[in-house]
Amino acid sequence: LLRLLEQTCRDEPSELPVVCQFGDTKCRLVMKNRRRVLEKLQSLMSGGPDALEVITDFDHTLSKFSENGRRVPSSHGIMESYPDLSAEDHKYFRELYTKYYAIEICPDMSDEEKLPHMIEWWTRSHDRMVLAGFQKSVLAQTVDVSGVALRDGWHQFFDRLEELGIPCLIFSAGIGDIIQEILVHFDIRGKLIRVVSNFMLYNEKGVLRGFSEPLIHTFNKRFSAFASSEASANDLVGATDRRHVLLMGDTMGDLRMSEGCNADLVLTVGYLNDRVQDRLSGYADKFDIVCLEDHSLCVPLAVIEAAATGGTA
Ligand code: MG7
Repeated sequence: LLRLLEQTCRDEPSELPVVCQFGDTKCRLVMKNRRRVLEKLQSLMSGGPDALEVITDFDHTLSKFSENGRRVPSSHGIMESYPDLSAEDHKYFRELYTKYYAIEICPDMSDEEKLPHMIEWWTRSHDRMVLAGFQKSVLAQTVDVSGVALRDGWHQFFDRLEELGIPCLIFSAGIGDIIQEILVHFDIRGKLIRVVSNFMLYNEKGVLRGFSEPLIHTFNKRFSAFASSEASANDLVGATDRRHVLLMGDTMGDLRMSEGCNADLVLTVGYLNDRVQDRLSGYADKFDIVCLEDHSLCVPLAVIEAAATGGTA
């Protein structure tokens, strides 16, 4: 990545994709401002792994968007494969998805315009899950049969974070219990991994009765969303004193995940999974590196390896 940047670095911005080879994997990347990416990478290198933290989205960022032409389910999608749902429940969730996903990714609406719709989606979906009487006892099995897939290279990604002592905050508007179960399913047990998300609350019989507050949705995923909670925002998200952040996401809302954290340098990697033509320009403006229809974690891994070469560690 560094070599490519040094070779192709120009002062004028470019939205043209470049191909970067990582071992056997070729990735198409857009780095509109290559000089800025190069400078950020050089700073990450000089800070080394001790200065770095990863803040990442989960659904369709750590997990794949699609595999063999099949859409990989999000954590909400996995909940919706709960075996005891009725045909009406399925229809209800499908209709919600069709209506609100189009709004979530609509390039012609602002975040402010989308916000009330997103709150409505999450609330209606969570209420229906409570009504359906989701049982804690089937969580593991529901995840096991869901067909969820992580991006290629996930094993190495989590191994390297653990080896280098780099904390990883998984910040998700999905469902935290499902994400934790997915981590268990793939035997990912890093001590420095924290999941901040919507967690399920159960009654004494292990039946879902609600979700944790504050609700986290696509457009309030940031440290400051916790400011009004009883515990301080920093306690809730387990803020670290790391100065450098590698931020990974697949929606524009993800860019704000690090807002309010202590870092002074944030390198952003965006996965553009869907509707590439419509959305590339916006992504290229906002993310340092945009990965186009990429199923791997090669780029984040390259960034981590770059940081691993530097610093005092
Ligand atoms: N997402 C958000 N909600 C739902 C839901 O009720 N069902 C499904 N299938 N997906 C949902 O991890 C966050 C992502 O999950 C999706 C309420 C959204 O697309 C969101 O970006």
